[in-house]
Amino acid sequence: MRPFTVSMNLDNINFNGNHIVRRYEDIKSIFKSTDISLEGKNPVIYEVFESPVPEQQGHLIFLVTILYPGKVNEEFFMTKGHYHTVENTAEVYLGIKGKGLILCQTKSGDFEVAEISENRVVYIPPFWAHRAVNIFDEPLIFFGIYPAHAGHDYETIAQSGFVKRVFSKNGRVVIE
Ligand code: S6P
Ligand code: ZN
Repeated sequence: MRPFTVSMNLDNINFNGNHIVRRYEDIKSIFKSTDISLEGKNPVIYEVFESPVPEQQGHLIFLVTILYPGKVNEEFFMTKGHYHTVENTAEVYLGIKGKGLILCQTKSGDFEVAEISENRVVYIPPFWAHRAVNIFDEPLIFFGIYPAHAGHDYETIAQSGFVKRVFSKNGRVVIE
């Protein structure tokens, strides 16, 4: 592979790699309850633009995630969340726009909430699952980098979830 550059212009982002789009109907099972008001609209909850890099040890995948503002009933829009399949692989997020929380947890039950916003860097160590939550009324946009061979284990989170959820209650952000 040869060195390359891509544009970070957020008005027209395309890294020429995978473009993942997740709509309400694709991921509604991750939320505490279903929301009839979203059934017909089936809005895009988030999208991810990845770099065109082989999923091989030695490479790094970089990406931009755009997590749209909104709620499923009182629960803020969020990503599915995952452990890396190769568990001893870390990840770095750099906040570009918006405000959010990165929920992090380990299989032994440790839990941490990291704030992400413009110019804030979040370090997700090896063995920590991670899920982004948009707690603001604008898109949450962040850049990320992780080892290309890491892989994604969604199954563990699908089965046991995160220990905490993030809600909007009376205009306040509540983690419970
Ligand atoms: C990949 C990295 C992000 C997420 C993206 C969507 O390791 O953490 O690119 O994939 O933010 O989240 P999820 O949980 O649906 O993959
Ligand atoms: Zn990850």
